[in-house]
Amino acid sequence: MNKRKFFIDTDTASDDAVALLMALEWEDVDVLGISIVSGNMPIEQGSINARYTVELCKKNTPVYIGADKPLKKKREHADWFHGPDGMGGMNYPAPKHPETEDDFIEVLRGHIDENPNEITLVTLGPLTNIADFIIKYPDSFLLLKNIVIMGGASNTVGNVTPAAEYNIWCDPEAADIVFKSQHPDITMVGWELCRGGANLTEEEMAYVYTFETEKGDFTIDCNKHALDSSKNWLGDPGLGLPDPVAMAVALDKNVIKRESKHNVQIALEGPSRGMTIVDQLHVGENEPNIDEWWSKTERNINVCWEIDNDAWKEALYSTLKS
Ligand SMILES: [Ca+2]
Repeated sequence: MNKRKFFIDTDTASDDAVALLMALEWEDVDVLGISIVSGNMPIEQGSINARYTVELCKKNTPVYIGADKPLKKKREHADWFHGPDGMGGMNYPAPKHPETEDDFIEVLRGHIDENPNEITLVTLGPLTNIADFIIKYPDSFLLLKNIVIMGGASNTVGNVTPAAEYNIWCDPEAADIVFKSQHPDITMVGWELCRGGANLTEEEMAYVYTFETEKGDFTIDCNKHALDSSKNWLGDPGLGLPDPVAMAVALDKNVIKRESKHNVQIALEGPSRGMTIVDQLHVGENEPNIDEWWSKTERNINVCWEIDNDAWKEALYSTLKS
């Protein structure tokens, strides 16, 4: 089988781990490598969690260490949300699978040289690593097939400030570089898409346990802390899994119900810092609306507005049943 090639960038906590598992288990996908960025977890813990997940899937996928802090902002981790180890406090044993010492930027460049326009990049954390790649190899970045970003919020509420979603807020300057990269196929999967009907309900979590597989148990167990956080803090009905939803979009186009291309900019200053400003009505393209604050804009990002919740959950379940 001629498999699709993925490269994944992650700040591995519990929902990242499930997203990694989905890609590693997806039949027609070959994960070339996993790079770790500072975000939900410090990179040391993110690396442990990613390597544990690779081992659980009985793979040898290389795990590379990337940026240990954002471009300008100070570090902001999310252990309060995901548990002290990022994995719901499950204290999984230390993985034997070692880190790979090579510089992921050079490794990814090599993969792109060998497979131009064939590699899908999926980002599950702040965009620091990807900005570093673009700064060094801007032309090479354009030879990725497509980029799927878990991040932002399309004209709706933020989850760390009223305006901003965590991954973008963590490193807005990096997100700005990525969104301005000129790559023609970048899809933004905002955090709001994992809410409401996309949550796993109590019944659906119980259903996953009926698979009686290590991967199924792992998926729900390691997200227990995140479940409590999301219920108590967000008032959501069940378990929201932003990174797995974004991965489902990358793995299976049928998961997307509605998407369209818009100008999306990252707010860099003021109380909206870290916000993804989506020009939903393309008003920024009209001459009368251009002033000293808004220059004429182009559509740079595929915005995913709506997913098929059944299709996303089926994509998840299909990777957990064996
Ligand atoms: Ca993440």
